[in-house]
Amino acid sequence: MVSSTFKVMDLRAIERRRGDESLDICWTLPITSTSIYYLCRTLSEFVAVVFFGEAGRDEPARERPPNKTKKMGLVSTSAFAPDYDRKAELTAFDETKTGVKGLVDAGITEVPRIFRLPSPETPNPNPPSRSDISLPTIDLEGISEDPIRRKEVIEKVKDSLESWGFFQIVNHGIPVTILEEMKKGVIGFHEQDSEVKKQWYTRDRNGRKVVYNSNFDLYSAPVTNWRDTFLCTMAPNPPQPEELPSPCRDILFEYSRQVMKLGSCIFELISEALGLDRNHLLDMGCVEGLAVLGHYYPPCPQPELTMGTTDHTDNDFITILLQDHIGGLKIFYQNEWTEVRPIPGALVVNAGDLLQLVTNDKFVSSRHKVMANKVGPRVSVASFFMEYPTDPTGALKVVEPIKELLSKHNPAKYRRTTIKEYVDYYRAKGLDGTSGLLHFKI
Ligand SMILES: O=C(O)CCC(=O)C(=O)O
Ligand SMILES: [Fe+2]
Repeated sequence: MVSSTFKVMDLRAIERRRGDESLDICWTLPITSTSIYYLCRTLSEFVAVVFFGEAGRDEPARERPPNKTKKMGLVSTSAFAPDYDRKAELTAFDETKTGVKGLVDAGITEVPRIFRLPSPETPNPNPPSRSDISLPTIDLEGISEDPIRRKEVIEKVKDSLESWGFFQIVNHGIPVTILEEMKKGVIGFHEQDSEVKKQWYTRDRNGRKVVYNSNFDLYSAPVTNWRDTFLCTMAPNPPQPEELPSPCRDILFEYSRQVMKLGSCIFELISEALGLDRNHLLDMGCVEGLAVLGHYYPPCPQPELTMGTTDHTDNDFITILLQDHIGGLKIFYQNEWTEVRPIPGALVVNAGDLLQLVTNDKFVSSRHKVMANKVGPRVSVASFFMEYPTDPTGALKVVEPIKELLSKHNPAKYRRTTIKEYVDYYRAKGLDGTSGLLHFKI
């Protein structure tokens, strides 16, 4: 009965009858074949139920009357039990293959309930004034030629990674034109014809260099994020050009080349900041694997009800992040969320869980998140340094605290593991606001 030729159906009239629980229906959504289910709700009446809404949207989720929608094998790892068939709604969303952008293009005016936070973050009317706090910015100018500059920079890298787990860099050597082209490439991918884009949509990473989807952890995370992403595995085995999407093909190769060079330079600085030989982290293979993620955060009609990216830590050695001018990235520092104000031409660097593990907690993989925004799209490009488990070498690569950093007073805090074991655990857990590292603590 589900036809792909349905036109926009306005369900607002039905919604006005919210008191009538036999019609547990929502708001307006242009309907596609995959976004509706037919359920028999009364003796002789069929009602189209759109799974992207909620009847009691003005009420907190827990206080809503029980949803009478037929349950279809609800599976959720959520700490709060949803009172609707979340699994079915996630599946319906997934099957559209057009992500959050598809919903926005369809003209939704309210955030569907799969995206809603259990207790929406309401803006604090009295935010504490911490204008004294801002993420350190490190100028990399001259570090290869001038040993004094280099020593200063190493000291700053050390201080930043011990406290913030993050820093921004300027004069990093990647030309602004390349940064701009890369952001355009991300927009080009996400804004291409949706039928063409759908061909890249998958959750199966095996053997694929490019994966596009919305929320890698769609079925495990408690709250779906207002974000679509494509991921390209660029190293150690670079894709063939035809394996990459045409809107960003050339720039992905060029950007990856530049970001790997910069990554090597940063791993050298981090090695020195740990008091190790300059090549220590490079010799461990930290710069061998690279995945480039192109995030697209569409404008959100009710940004206070959802998140662009849930509070998380990264599961790699380091991430080099290029963000646009919109803003919304926040870092948890000294018990507060501090915004990383975009600086034109700058890049954000952060330690991931694997760096925290190998440094035995000397450098921290800090929690961060991205707010949803009324304006947009916001785009960012996250370059993850790690070998992915689908690469045969990455699967077996062992990670453990670096011996040279351990002592009687500083014994290993983490057990030996492999990148595969770590990443599998992280992915299965999804972004739920907890650190994957806890699972590997001795
Ligand atoms: O989009 C951003 O600014 C951050 C993305 C992020 O945290 C990630 O990819 O892990
Ligand atoms: Fe992140």
